[in-house]
Amino acid sequence: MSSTDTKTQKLAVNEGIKTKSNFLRGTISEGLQDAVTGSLAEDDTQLTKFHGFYQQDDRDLRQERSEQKLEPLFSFMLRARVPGGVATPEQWLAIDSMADNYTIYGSLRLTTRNTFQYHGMLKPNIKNVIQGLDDIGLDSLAACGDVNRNVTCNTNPVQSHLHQEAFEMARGISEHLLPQTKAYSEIWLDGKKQDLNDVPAEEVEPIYGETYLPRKFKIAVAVPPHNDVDVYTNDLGLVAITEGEGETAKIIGYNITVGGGMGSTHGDVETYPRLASELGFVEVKDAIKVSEAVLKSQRDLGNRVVRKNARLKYTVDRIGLDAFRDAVEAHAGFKMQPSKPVKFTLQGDRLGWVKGVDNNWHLTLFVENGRIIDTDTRQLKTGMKEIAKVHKGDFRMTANQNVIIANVPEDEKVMIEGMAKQYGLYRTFNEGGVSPIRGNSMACVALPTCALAMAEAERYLPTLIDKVDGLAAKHNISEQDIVLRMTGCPNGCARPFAAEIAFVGKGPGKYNMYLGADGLGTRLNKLHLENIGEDDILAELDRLFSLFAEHRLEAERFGDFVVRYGVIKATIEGKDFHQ
Ligand code: SRM
Ligand code: SF4
Repeated sequence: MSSTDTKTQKLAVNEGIKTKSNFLRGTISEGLQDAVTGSLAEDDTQLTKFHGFYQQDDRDLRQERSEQKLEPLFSFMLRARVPGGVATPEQWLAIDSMADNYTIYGSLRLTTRNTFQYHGMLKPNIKNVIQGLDDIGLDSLAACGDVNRNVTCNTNPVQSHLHQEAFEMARGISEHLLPQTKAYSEIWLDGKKQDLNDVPAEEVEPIYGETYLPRKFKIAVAVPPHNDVDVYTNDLGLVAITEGEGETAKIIGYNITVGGGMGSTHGDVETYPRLASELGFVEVKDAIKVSEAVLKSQRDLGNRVVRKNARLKYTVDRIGLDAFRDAVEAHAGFKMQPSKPVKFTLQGDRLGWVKGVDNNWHLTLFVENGRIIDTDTRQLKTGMKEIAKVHKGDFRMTANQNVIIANVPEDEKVMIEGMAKQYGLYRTFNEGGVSPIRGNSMACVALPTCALAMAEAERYLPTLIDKVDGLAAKHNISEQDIVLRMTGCPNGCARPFAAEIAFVGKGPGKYNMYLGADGLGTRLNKLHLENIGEDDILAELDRLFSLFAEHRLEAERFGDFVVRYGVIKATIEGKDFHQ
């Protein structure tokens, strides 16, 4: 469908909701006052996403509550905007205490995009949480919704000044592309000043316009060779091009990539995951300008009729990369240079200690599927809180649901490690039960809070990995890094289609199995087996691990092996994902 076609067709329902929302206000304020229900009006639940939160209900309790003739247990999930995932210890302590005071689950959830979520806020607590975030210099504006979301960036500060530059770029883009509406400050902060941006006297959205974007929009900044943000799965990627080595290294510009995304619908070939295409190279000084130009091009050209085809990836495939580049250059007012060569060698997080070029130490802790909670065996939440009380550096939430205790001076390393061990937080490769497969794994939230989940993910993957680890040991491949991911549905929140092995929920206890990504985030996988349960999953992995152990080449990754050995065809681009 061309952009002109969309002008003559009925716009998607969400377009109408945005248009009449008065810059994202809707009737949210009125809904907050309504004590009869724990929910908000339906249209408002689309608008609250732009304010950073979703209405949900606990799916484990649906049946029981319905039998008792009660409305579902409505609660809200709120996602903070933390560009690059950096939080100070003081911020962490406040974040932690809000989970205790204002949520029914009392946990924090590190996400796949450098930030955290609260689950289970009841309606009267939403304002407390947003005000609490504002008190510590954070917000949830544009964490969800049809706008630019939290900008992710390479989190491991081993090359600290390069990381710092990339982080400042991520933060700069995030601030620049923030919606300008006063609705957030009006509804949640009682109209008080908010340090988000200089709100103009007249209500305008100079970048977005009153209908914002056709769909969500995601940006990542990556510093090769480390692709821990899975940069190519973003609508817009900035891949740092550096010059020099060690302390003299600096970022001279960015390759701009467009059209990445994971979401798809089972069996619908008009939807597919796609890795981003190279658009061109820009110098550092032009990076924010070109980011705005990409976003505006998608604003103008994206599909506002068929929402499932509204992401930038479909715009790029529909009009072609060259036409899209023309649109971007017209908005930017300059031509881009050809992309520079880049090479990624690593996809996930490097667990454990690394020393930065400034001699500070950084400890990446594995937080299984991002859930920070105290259990009988591990006091992750208490441990993080106790560390925050004494830590003088900062914390960095990674794009792989882990956390880095960053900038630890040499003389505090032993203390921090001791505390991490005391609370069961010290989980690095081959320590604390973290095999390379587990350490490279991710699962999305799924049940009980995600309304779209078709199967378990976060609550199931740890036990499945116990068994997968057993198979790896049986075939003597326990030392092999394999990127394995699971999601409860094909929306792809744990970026499964960029994993060497992926399980994507199809129904209760049933998953589609995907194989053949390269473990670097530069090749998609492909459907291997459909709708299988645990017994079939384990039988197939047993067979494949056995073949891999016998026939792999030296240093060959599992994802490359299954393609070379003919188990699965390589996916070259998004459009041939289903073939
Ligand atoms: Fe996601 C929707 C959770 C990262 C693609 N995602 C959802 C919702 C809000 C469900 C809903 O719409 O009702 C999930 C809330 C579950 C819950 O109870 O918390 C949800 N997504 C998550 C998180 C928390 C998963 C996690 O375990 O960490 C991640 C939050 C990231 C953040 O901090 O912003 C999360 N979601 C992603 C990613 C990965 C990424 O961005 O790197 C993707 C794939 C990349 C992409 O966008 O294409 C992703 N989420 C989706 C989609 C499919 C979008 C599409 O183009 O089709 C949906 C559904 C939708 O938008 O309609 C979705
Ligand atoms: Fe929910 Fe599906 Fe995203 Fe998992 S992948 S959090 S099940 S929308």
